[in-house]
Formats: sequence, structure tokens, C-alpha cells
Amino acid sequence: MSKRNKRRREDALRQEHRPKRVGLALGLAAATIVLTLFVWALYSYRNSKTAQVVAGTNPVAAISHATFQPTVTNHSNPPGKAPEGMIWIPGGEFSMGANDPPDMNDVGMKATADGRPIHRVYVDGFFMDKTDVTNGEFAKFVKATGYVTVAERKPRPEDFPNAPPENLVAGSVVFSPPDHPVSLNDHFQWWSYVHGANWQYPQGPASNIKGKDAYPVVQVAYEDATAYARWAGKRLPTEAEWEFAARGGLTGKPFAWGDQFRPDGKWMANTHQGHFPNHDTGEDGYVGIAPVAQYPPNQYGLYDMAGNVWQWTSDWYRPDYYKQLEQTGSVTRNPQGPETSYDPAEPNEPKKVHRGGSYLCTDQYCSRYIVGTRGKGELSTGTNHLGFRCVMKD
Ligand SMILES: [Ca+2]
Ligand SMILES: [Cu+2]
Repeated sequence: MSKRNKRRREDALRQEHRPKRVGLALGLAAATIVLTLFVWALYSYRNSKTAQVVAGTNPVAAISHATFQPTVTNHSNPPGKAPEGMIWIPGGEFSMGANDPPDMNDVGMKATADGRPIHRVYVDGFFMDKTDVTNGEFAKFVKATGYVTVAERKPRPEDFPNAPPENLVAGSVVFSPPDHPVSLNDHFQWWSYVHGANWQYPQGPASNIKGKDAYPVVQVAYEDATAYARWAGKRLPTEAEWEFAARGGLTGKPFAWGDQFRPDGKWMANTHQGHFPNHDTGEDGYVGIAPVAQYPPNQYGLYDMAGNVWQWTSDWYRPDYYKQLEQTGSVTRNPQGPETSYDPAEPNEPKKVHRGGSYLCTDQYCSRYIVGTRGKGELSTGTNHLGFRCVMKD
């Protein structure tokens, strides 16, 4: 990080009591927020290794070895006909979270420690969008309401009194890969704050979404996603609803479709092949983002519950939330997430849980297309690999 960028970030962090629009005034700081996702995965993996070593010698530090118990699906009928584009998810009791798959290598293919311990959860049934919300759908919302997304709004000087005026430019965070291999410990090498990037120009002013109605909408902040949901008479899923749905009635599988990443050699999700971050070969059919529903659905008929774009959920993020639930010793019914957000890596950034992983997920770095794993993101920060889908009760 250059001295100048470091100063910008410090300026930004001084604004913690203010409405968050961190991404805008500071560019790279926003990238930090997003990328902590990845860095956190690596650190938490290392921490979990340490914890395991300690657990062997000190019973006080023992960690939970809870395993997956069978999913028990509700048999109640849907309350009515599914709204267009939605599917009834029956709800039921299941084991939530992720273990490190035993057959995978040490670097990127491990679940993250915040996905443990496995714990028992019950969710009521609900309708869920079959696909992520698309550009076409989001455009209808914008046309009907005149809604302006966070990334399109010019940051207000009163929200960022210490930011130089030239930094108060609307924009968002964009994956901007280098053209050569780089060390994976500096995410600034592949994320940039781009002026003019927003849902209509996902990679900045030189890009657009013409002819891309069927692609998932991206560059949406949390409030953009909830505004859309409200307009549609829906809401965002809780993290537990999202995971129950993603598992498709299966028990404790590493992937939304089962045990193998590529059953019979078939690509099941849009992820990253080649060399991360500089070379995406698109072996799975897509370099970068894909239209929705290009890969087989899971057993509930949901598309892209792994890969393509991350999805916002309504839960606040805490790495220890699963531990709290497990310690109750009972099945948690319809968990709504912790009361407040806490990410030790950035304690002052309010973050919601992201799920599903994206077209940038790779076994070389971040493997959160594994179904029980978790991501997180600061509320006002959209990126070009983050979207959402909605749910509805009746
Ligand atoms: Ca791909
Ligand atoms: Cu990933």
C-alpha cells in the first residue's frame, strides 16, 4: 500500500461513527473490506490448525468435533402456488456448517473456521428465487421506483469530512487482475476502487450490461438488495435459510450437488480455473461472470447456489456465532443471526454474511463454493462478484 493510500484508509477509519460509505471515499480501503474475505480464509485456517494442536494437549481448549446428522425435511404442503421464478423450500431440521473435506489439499480447499462447529438448526418452509436477481429484473425495479444504488451516489462531504474532495466520487470495487502471476498475500493487486462502477457499469465506465439481462445484477450494497426485495414483496434469506436451501435436502455434502466437485467430469458451478488471479482459463465455460442458470440446479431446483456471484443474506456476521448456537445444546429454530456484527479483522465495519462463493473462487485461494462455508462484507460495499436472491413466506 502506498503512503497516500494508507493515509486515505486511516482517514476513513476515523469515520467509524458515521454512515458507512467507506468504499467511496477511500478506494483501496473498500477493497480491503471485500478482500478480508479471502485473507480471513487463510488466517482462520491457520488459526484452526493451531487450535487443533492445542486441543490435543489441553482439554480446556478442546474444539468441537460435531458431525453432520441427517437432514429431516418437513412434509407440509406449500401455502399456495409458488410465485413466478420461485420454488418452495420445505424447511426442516439439518446440520449447518462445514468441515474441512479430508480429500483436499492444504491451501485453498479448506472450509473456514467460522463455518464450525457443525450445529443443528431448524427452519420453517419458504419460497426462494430459483436464480440470483438478474440485471433485467433489477432494471424493472429501477424503472418503477427511480431507485439510485449506493455505488451511484456521490459520497457526501459531511459523511467523510476528512476525505479530500477529489476522492468523493461515486464508484465501486472491481476485480482488476494483473497480467502476471503475483503473490497471493496482497489483494490490492487484484481489487481496485473504480470511479463510475455500478450495477449498469459493473467494471467501470468502459463496461456495460447491454444484452446482459440474464446475468446476475452485481455492484449492489446491502441496502440496494433489501430495497429491491421490499419492492418485490420479498426479503433476503437468513443465513440458515440460505444453507438449508443450498443443501437441497442432502446431508452434510461438501457441494450443493453432492460429494464430488466434478461428478463424471461435469462442471457444476462457475468458478475460476487457470492461475489465480491473473489467468482465468474459463474451462468451466465462462471466464468471469456467467448468465444465471448455466449449470445444473440442486435437488430443490435452485441454480448457482455455488459460484458465479456471492449472495447477501440478512444475518450479521460473527465468526463465533455457530459456537454460540452449539453451546445452547439444542436445535436452534429459525436463527436470525447474531444481534450485532463483529469481524476481528475489521472490528468497526458492520458486516453481513455472504454465501455461495463466486466465479473467482479457486482451489488455489478461496474455496467457498463449499456449501457450508461463509463469506462476509461491509454493508455499503458492492463488488462485481456480489449479488443476491430473495425469499418469501407466503
Ligand atoms: Ca469460470
Ligand atoms: Cu472464494
